[in-house]
Amino acid sequence: MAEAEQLLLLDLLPSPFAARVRIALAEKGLNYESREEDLSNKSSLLLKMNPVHKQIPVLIHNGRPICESMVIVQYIDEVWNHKSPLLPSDPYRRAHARFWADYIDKKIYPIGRMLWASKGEVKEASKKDLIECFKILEGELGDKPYFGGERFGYIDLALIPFYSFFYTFETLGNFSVVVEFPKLVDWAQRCLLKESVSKSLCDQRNVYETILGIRKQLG
Ligand code: GSH
Repeated sequence: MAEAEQLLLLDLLPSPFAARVRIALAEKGLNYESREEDLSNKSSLLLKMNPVHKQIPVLIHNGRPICESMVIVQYIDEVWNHKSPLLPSDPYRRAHARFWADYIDKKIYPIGRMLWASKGEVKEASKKDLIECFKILEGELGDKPYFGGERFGYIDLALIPFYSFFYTFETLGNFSVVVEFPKLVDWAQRCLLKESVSKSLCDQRNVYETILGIRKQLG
C-alpha cells in the first residue's frame, strides 16, 4: 500500500458484516486500523461517516467513507485488483456471484435473527426456513470446493462469517448443521484453512454469548 493510503475500519468483532470486510482486507494483504464500535453508544465518527444507516462496518479510505459490507468488499476488490480477485472477471459469472451474495443477505441474517430472537411457533417457522436456505446453498455449492469453483471468492466471503453463528443456530434451533449439511461444513472448514478467514472470524461461543445477551435485553 502506498505511504499516503489510510484505511480505518469501524468494526465490531461478532458482526458477520464487519467480518466480510476484515476478510477482504486480509485477502488483499492491506494494513488498516480497526476501531471497535460500541453500538449502544455510537461514536460521533460513525454517525458522521454513515449518517444514513448509522451501522458498522464503515471503511474510511483516506478520509472518505464506504458503507454496506458487500459494497465495501467490491470497492476493495476494485481498488486493489492486483491481488486475490474476489469477483470473477466474466460479466455473467460476476452477476451469478452477486445474485448469491444478495440471496445470503436477504435470507441468512434476517431468518437467522428471527430464529435466535423469537420463541414458539415463530422460532420453529424460522428454523424450517433457515434449514431450507442451507439446503439451497448446499445445492448451489454442489461438489465444488468453493462456491465460485476452485478458488475462494465473493460468495464464499459473503457466507463464511455466518459460520460463527452455526453454534447459536444449532443450540437455539435444536438441530445439527454437521449432520444435516455435511458439505457445507466441509466447505466452511476449507475456508477456515485460509488465514484471511480464520483470523477474521469471531469464535462461535463468543457469538453465542453475545446473542444470549441480546436475547436478555429483548426480554
Ligand atoms: N446491510 C449492512 C451491511 O451489510 O453492512 C448491515 C450492517 C449491520 O446490520 N450492522 C449492525 C449494526 O451496525 C451490526 S451487525 N447495527 C447497529 C444499528 O442498526 O443500530
